[in-house]
Amino acid sequence: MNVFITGASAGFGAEMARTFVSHGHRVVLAARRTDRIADLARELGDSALAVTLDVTSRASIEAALSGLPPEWKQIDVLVNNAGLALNTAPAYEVPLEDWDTMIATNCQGLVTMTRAMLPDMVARGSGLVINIGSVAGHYPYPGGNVYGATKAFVEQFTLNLRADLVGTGVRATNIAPGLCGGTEFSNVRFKGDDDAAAKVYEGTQPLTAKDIADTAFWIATLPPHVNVNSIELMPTCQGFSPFAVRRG
Ligand code: NDP
Ligand code: 8X3
Repeated sequence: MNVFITGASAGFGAEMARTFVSHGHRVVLAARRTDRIADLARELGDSALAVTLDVTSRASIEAALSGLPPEWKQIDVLVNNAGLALNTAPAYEVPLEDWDTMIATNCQGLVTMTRAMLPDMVARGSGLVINIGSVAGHYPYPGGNVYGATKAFVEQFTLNLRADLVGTGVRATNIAPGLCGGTEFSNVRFKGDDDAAAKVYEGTQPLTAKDIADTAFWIATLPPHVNVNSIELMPTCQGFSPFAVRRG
């Protein structure tokens, strides 16, 4: 399979790339940080191709896809993994720019990538789009405001893709992970405050990028008649809180 992974320069994306290549598949590593994906491509050898890509730019997506060498043009699996959370401030304080960036990346970028790849998949009668959502798209929490909303969008977009894709042979899945450590997610969210980022995982055994990569690999290697619509994962140490009630 040829697997196109956005956000392959770190975290889930890099681990998914390693997993698919270790099982004999080929991966396109897409992200903004060219040096990172070039290093990973060197590590993975001929089975990997690094492509600089900013999913928030339609021009960047078009240039990246039209520049793929012929033998890489047929994409069997698109993993829309590029994404980010910015800030945990309440909605009435968070800078509007942070919301704009999350919507541009997690929603606009994801749908633009998907729209670019779907026609070829439908014409071939096969293909898979794996979107990386989040438990934040299923459950609200303080400071989750627009991040959670973008991931709810990812969930519903994936299900609506399924509705449109019935009969085409093309599959779509939303993977919604919970607390997951060892990636740059919280460093990005706390804008380089690595102590605050580390505190998120203190005293926990979070999911790992490998758990997510193994899940994506399992989904991608199921028989073609099986579509996982949505899958939610949490570490065993994570659960639910009661509703907040302000008294007095
Ligand atoms: P990381 O911060 O480690 O990785 C994010 C990746 O997204 C990087 O490779 C980054 O690459 C890429 N990216 C960000 N913006 C863009 C852009 N505009 N264009 C292209 N690539 C971009 O985070 P994770 O691996 O933890 O997260 C991956 C996905 O999983 C995200 O969608 C996140 O929301 C989701 N998720 C994460 C969870 C967690 O707890 N870690 C839990 C649930 C969901 P570069 O900067 O080089 O462009
Ligand atoms: C990342 C998980 O709980 O930090 O999507 O929102 S959480």
